[in-house]
Amino acid sequence: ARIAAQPAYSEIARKTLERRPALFIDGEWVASSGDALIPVHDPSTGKQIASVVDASVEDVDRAVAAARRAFDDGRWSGLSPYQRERAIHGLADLIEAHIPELAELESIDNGKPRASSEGYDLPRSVSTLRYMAGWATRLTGETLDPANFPSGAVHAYIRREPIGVCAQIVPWNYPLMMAVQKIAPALAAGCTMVLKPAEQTPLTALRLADLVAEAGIPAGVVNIITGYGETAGDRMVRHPDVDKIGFTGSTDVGKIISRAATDTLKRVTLELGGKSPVIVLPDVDIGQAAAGAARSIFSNAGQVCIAGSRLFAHRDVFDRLLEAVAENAGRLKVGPSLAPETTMGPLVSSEQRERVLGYIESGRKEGASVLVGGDAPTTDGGWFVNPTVLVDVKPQMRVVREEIFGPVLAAQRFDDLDEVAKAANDTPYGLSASIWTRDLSAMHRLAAKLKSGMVWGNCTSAADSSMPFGGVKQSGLGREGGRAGIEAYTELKTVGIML
Ligand code: TXE
Repeated sequence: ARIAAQPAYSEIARKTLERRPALFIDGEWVASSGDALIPVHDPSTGKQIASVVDASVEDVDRAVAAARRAFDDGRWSGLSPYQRERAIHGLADLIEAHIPELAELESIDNGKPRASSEGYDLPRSVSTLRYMAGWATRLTGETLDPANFPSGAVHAYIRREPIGVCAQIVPWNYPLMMAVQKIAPALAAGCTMVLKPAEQTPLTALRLADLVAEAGIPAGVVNIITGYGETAGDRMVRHPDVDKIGFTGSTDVGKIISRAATDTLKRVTLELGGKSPVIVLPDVDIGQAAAGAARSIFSNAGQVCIAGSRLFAHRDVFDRLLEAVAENAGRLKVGPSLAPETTMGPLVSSEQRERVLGYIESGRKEGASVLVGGDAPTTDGGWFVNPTVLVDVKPQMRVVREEIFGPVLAAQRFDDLDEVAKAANDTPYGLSASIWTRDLSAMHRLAAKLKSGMVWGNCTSAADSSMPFGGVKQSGLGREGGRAGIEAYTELKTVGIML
């Protein structure tokens, strides 16, 4: 079937798209030092809809200098924790009040169905801010009795202090939610920051800058600039005045950033790619497991770091489960982001579409069979790929080993727990895993065996901002969310006073 036309944008969205390209530095909208621009597209149509600044190295330096001043003069870290908590809740209130507007903008820019932006990305952004706001007043240090001194001779304590200026680089799959996930803990800890959204999806981050100003967060605390990774992003991660880097993106770029940070020993947290297994034991409700497996790989058109891209189904249920997964795929309504009936949108860019179609082709060439999908629907220019399930796959195939970041599931059979744990762990990644069974012992045994930062049982993600989120192996470094997530924006200072 031909993909329907993208419905008209609202008046308010059109106004935002017409805004003059500018950077948010030191609490103001400023022009770039140069005149280079980045085109912004609607993935549902493939058409250019706006332009944003392609920040120069000088622009980045100006933003970092603003963040440095704001940190050093204590205009944010010097407030009372309660004032910071209130200001962060204020930002959450503003986002909440603008949910319909921001959700539309996100869907126009990224291609995800509007109902997903409105029902997931936006509420999650609000709740992340609210959760992290609370940490502002709850962070504590410690006191201790040093081991080698007579008790009471030394007054020793550990202060927990904000880390300083943060460079925050976010990807295009959950643009606003990822931006907020970076900003929220940094604000709560008392840091200042320069944030760069992905070049493909800069619009909601720019709108967020307006709300940061409106929330009364002091100028220079949150600076938001648009630019390409290899230029602006690279300058951010090498800048000597940056103390910490928070990055979400590809494993390849994560490694580049990690190396770049070494020169000045910046603190680094990395949320990188995944090839997450979904493991289905034979005792489950097939309908529920199939719906979960399908949701895990097809939501956000598979552009999810924790996407369940490798399905391992027990031999006894493999055929029935795969049939049900294929049915779920068939029920998805692929369409433009603003059409109310759409349940799966396009991929974010033509590059991403080519990459995903290339993987499907490589799977075919290496001998996989296409159970459903495997192609792209007819469109007038949007970057769509149909939900795809591959069977007859082998462990060495690229579709099993590499992150596809699209709606492509590779399904394999297994016979016993040890075998499936080994197969699931046979990957350079280790982000998340999902286990489906009613057998509690099997669930816990497998959960312990999987080399993974997160394990979900009888669901494909129960994550929220109170739970540490992140990967082992090449899926990342450090955690976002929970106590670990806020502590990643702090440094410890040990004080020992001889009495
Ligand atoms: O990511 P990049 P891309 C994976 C996914 C996808 C692949 C490529 O497999 O197919 O990556 O996507 C900035 N220094 N993920 O190329 O390049 C860039 O501007 C500093 C998984 O779009 O990693 C953007 O803001 N910054 C992932 C951000 O990095 C640099 C989400 C992400 O872009 C830079 C996205 C550099 N040298 C992609 N190069 C996830 N974990 O969810 C780029 N950037």
